[in-house]
Amino acid sequence: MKRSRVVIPGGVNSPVRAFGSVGGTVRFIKQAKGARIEDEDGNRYIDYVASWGPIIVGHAHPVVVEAVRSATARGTSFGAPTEAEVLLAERVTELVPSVEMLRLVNSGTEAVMSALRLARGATGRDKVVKFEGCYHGHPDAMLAAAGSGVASLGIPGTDGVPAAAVADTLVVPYNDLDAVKAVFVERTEEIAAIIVEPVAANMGMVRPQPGFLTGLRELCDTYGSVLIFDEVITGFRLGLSGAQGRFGILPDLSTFGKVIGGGLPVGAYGGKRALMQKIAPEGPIFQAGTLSGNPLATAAGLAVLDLLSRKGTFESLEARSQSLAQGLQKLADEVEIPFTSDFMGGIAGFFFRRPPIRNYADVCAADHERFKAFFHAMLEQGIYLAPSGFEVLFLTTAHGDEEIELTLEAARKAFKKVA
Ligand code: KE4
Repeated sequence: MKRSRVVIPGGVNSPVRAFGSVGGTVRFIKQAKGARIEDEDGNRYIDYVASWGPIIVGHAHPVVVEAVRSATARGTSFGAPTEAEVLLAERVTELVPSVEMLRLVNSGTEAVMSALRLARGATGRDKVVKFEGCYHGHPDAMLAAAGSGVASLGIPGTDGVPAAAVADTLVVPYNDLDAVKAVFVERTEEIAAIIVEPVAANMGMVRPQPGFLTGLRELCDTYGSVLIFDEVITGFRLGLSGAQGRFGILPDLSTFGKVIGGGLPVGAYGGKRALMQKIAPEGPIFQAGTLSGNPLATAAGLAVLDLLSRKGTFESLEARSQSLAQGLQKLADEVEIPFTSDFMGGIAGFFFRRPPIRNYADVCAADHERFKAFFHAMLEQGIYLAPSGFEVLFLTTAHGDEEIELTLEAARKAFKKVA
C-alpha cells in the first residue's frame, strides 16, 4: 500500500477499497475463482464484495473467460457499431419490460449522468429529486448532501462541486413519500425527474416501504416528471428484470451497470422509446463515449446474461442469500446482539441495530464500531465482507452450501468476539 500511495491517491482507484471506515490492512488481490479471491500473500477468502456487484456467476467463469478471450482475438475496440452491441441491447429490452431502447456507456456514473441529462432535456425542467443515502455514482448533481430542511435544495457533498451544480438537486429521506409530495406541491412544474435506488444498496440494504415506489410512480405521472430507477446494483441481481420486475413498477428510464459488463467496464441507460429517441444522433440531447459498447465488455455481458437465464438460477441464488441472512440473524440473536439482516435476490445486508431500518438516519444510528470489529473478526477467518457498514453483501451463483456454512461458522465465532 505504501508503494501504491506514492502514485495513486490513497493507494486505490476507488475510495471504498481503502478500508477507510474499518481500518486495517488493505488486501491486494492477485487472482480469483468462483466464490473465492486470493491476495498477493496467498491468503484465500470467500468473497462477498464480488467487485461491488458485477461478479454474479463467480470469478473467472470459464464461459465468460472464453467469451472475452475470443472477442479479444478479433480486436479490442473499433469505434464503430458491432453486432454484439445490438444483441446486448436486444437482450436487455427483452428482459426489462420498461426498456424499449438502450444506450451503452462505460460506467454507472455515466449512465446516471446521461439519464439525468435526458430527463432534463425531455421535460425542459431543471430540478431533480434524489434520496439521502442513495448513491448514483459521482455526477456533480448527485454529490449533494441533504440540506438542513427535510426537502431542501442540495448543498455540495464534497469539495470541487460548485453550489450551482447541486442547486437544482432536492434531497429527501428515503421511504418518506410525504416529503416527496411536499416537494412536488411546492415546485409543481419544476421537477424534471426523481431518481431512486428501488432497493437501496448504498446505505446497506434498505427495502422500499409498501407503497413508496408506487407513490413515486403516481407523483411522476401527475406532474409530468421522469421516474428513473437506478438499477446499477439491483438490475440483473434481484432477478432478470431487476427490481422493477419484482415490484411490477415501470420507470420511464433505468440505469444499469456492473452485471451487464460481467466485470468489464459497462454502464447503460434505457427506457421509453419516446424518451430515448431524443438522444443524439437521433435527437438533440448529446451523449457520447469512445469505448461505449466495447466488444470485450459486450461479450462478457452477453455471456453472463445467458448464464443467468438458465432455469432456476435466481431461485437458488436467493436461497443462498436467504440462508446467509437468516443464519446471521439466528447467530446474533443467540448472543443477544442487536442485529437486523435482510436479503433479496443476490444481495444480503445487515446492521448492528434492531429494526425498523427505513432510511439513512436509521442506518447511521446502527453500531458501526461493532460492524468494524465484526468485519475484522470475519476477515481473519477468511471471509471478505464489504469494508463498510454502508454496503451490502453480493452473492454469486458460485456461493454454494459449503461457502454459506463456512461463513456462518466464522460468524458464530465473530459474534462471540464482538458480543
Ligand atoms: P460506477 O460509476 O461506480 O460504475 O457506478 C456508480 C453507481 C451508480 N448507481 C448505483 C446504485 C451504484 O451502486 C453505483 C456504484 N456502486 C458502488 C458500490 N456501492 C461502487 C463501488 C465503488 O465506488 O468503488
